[in-house]
Amino acid sequence: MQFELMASMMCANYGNLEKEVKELEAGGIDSFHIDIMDGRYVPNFAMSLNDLRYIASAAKKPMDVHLMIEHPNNRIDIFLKNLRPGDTIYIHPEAEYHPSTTLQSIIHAGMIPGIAINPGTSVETVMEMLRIVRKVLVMSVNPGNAGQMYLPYVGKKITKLLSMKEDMDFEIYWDGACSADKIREFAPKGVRGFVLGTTLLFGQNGSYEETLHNIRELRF
Ligand code: S6P
Ligand code: MG
Repeated sequence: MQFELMASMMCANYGNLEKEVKELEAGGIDSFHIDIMDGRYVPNFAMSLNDLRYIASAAKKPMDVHLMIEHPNNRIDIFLKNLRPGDTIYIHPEAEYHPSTTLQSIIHAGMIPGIAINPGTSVETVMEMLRIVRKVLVMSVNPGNAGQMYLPYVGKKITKLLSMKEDMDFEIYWDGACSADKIREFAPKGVRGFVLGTTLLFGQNGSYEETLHNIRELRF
């Protein structure tokens, strides 16, 4: 079974970020999930543009940038010029007056366009954007912090998105409190990738290589 694993870098050891990047890559991580927060759209400041630049310069694998900022279109160029074609940018549709304009800028720059859907946002409200994006990041916690509890009502939304993804041509990714049982349940159903943070990857016993290997083999 093929699925992607992304490392939530706000959970990494900032004391030695380069070592973290190298060890995660050696362990087989597929991409680096970068949570950018502006203290307005979400009540936290997490990662910055500098963190993104540093990790992107140290990494060979793609960036998976999750913008939790108001009006991303005002600043989208700053992010685009610090990324490589093939990197992904997710925006939150409700953070922008004209989210499809922002998505078009991302496409035009050669990046992969995505939207992130909050637990309280219904699929119906983002329906038109599902035709534009290639990735849908389903939040199973409210955006803003790592280490939160899984919100069980999100499961139904994933089921609905799974039934639409072939027709509308997007892939589904999981963000928030991702545990082994969630991967075991949702990867076979067609969820394409999982963001790993404090629940499954960081602060665990054993190396990243061992942990990632066990996750790939679903050995838990
Ligand atoms: C939350 C953020 C997520 C977290 C991730 C951390 O606002 O978008 O990407 O970093 O959920 O993982 P965990 O396992 O600590 O919830
Ligand atoms: Mg995220």
